[in-house]
Amino acid sequence: MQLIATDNKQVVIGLGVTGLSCARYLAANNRSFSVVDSRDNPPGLAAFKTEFPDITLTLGEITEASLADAAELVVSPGVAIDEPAIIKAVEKGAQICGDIDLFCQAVDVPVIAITGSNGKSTVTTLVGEMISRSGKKVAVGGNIGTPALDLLAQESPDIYVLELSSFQLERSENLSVDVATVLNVSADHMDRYKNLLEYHQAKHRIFRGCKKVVINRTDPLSRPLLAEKVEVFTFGLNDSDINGFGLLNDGGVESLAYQFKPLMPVSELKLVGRHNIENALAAMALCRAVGVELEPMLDVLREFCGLQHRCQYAGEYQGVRFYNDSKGTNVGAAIASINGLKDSANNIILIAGGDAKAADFTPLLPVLKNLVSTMVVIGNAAKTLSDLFSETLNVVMAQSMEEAVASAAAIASDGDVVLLSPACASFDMFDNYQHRGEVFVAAVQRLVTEGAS
Ligand code: UMA
Ligand code: ADP
Repeated sequence: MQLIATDNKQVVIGLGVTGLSCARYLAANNRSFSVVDSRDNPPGLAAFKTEFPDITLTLGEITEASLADAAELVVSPGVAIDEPAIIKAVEKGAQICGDIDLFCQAVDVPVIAITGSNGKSTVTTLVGEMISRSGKKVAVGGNIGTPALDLLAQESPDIYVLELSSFQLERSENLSVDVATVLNVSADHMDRYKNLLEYHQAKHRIFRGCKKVVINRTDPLSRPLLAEKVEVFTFGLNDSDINGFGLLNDGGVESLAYQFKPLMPVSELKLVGRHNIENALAAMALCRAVGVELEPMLDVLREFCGLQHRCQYAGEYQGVRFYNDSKGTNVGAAIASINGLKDSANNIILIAGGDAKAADFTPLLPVLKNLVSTMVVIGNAAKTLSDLFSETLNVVMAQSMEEAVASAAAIASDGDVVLLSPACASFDMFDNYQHRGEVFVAAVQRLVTEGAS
């Protein structure tokens, strides 16, 4: 489709929520731009046609010709920047940027930027809640859902909190945010990166030009090479330290702590699992870096039950508890959620599998060996998982989520936990991780109300 041609300086690549937010931002700032998307019917099409009837839109294969006039390519996160047409345009002098560059250039209030392989959405949400509880106006967006540039259409807050993916960061230059963190690094998206180093380097672009950093004391890969004037705050599941949040034994009670002072027993947290204690400490360190007092942070932690599809209790049938961790989309996440539930289960039955994203599953082995009796495998990765683990534990294949839940329920005994933490993306069988989680919860609910068929 070709609408009215213009003198293109910027070309937005992708017409999902990000592409649409870029179009809105560029139009509001009277920039000359066009839009391309390789899909015939991208999700933002109807809104784009209504809002920008006069802007050039090219759908179908992205070619050199469609990027010919570009001085700058604003590339959506779902599009790899090594696409041949993009490489050609860069060779001809086009610059690459992403929506987060445009956002950071536009805002003049502090920005907290959060990335990491796991825990981003939980920490981002906690930070937003804590800042809000402290009485400041906060806006939260980025990879968590609302595209960053769409936040600019709202009244300006006192502070922005952004969740950033490696895809958003790999195409950003110097974001110069106020506070930046890489929560943790473990392998993910190996279908988009050559190796862990390349993925790690993409994540660390978050630190370029930042004023303060928050470091995970227990994950060396979270630590940037620091310029002297950068202020450092830390968190970790070990003793707290100067400018650091951690754990202290307070008269036999394990407590969240800041520097050398216990703040609150861990048992008062509503969140489930050790990884979520780490997330709570990370959120506190990020909030401390922008001057939030401790009390509002602790108030939020006493109430926050966690986000949907993250180690979420889904029901109980014949003494077996079911947990939905559909957002456990990589190996590190599945390991964290298995470890997180181990103290409350006699034994874990794990439902895993889906789109593997070229992952290496072998790091799961020690955890499975110790804590999981049966693995019910689904989706494209089912055979790989079965081949890898069937010598070590009982592996059962299932064709659908309903079958997986039924098989797990038939195998489990009183006191066991059935955990959906797939270590894979969902797109081979479901619309997204939310859809996968909903189908799991519905199957569990049917079991609870109707019994096994
Ligand atoms: N696509 C094409 N052709 C195109 C453009 C996109 O086929 O020309 C495909 C992509 O390959 C991808 C899909 O369309 O499969 C979506 O890509 P997109 O860049 O249009 O994505 P948006 O809809 O703008 O959503 C993006 C993030 N998606 C991705 O990074 C894939 C959303 O994160 C994010 O919430 C949103 O921007 C706002 O910032 C989602 C995600 O899965 C939840 N993120 C990954 C993760 O968390 O692991 C990184
Ligand atoms: P992200 O936005 O990075 O995907 P979420 O907060 O949505 O992170 O959590 C996704 C999943 O990652 C959870 O369901 C859990 O399995 C795992 N997880 C959460 N926090 C951590 C952590 N701190 N370390 C390791 N795994 C975690």
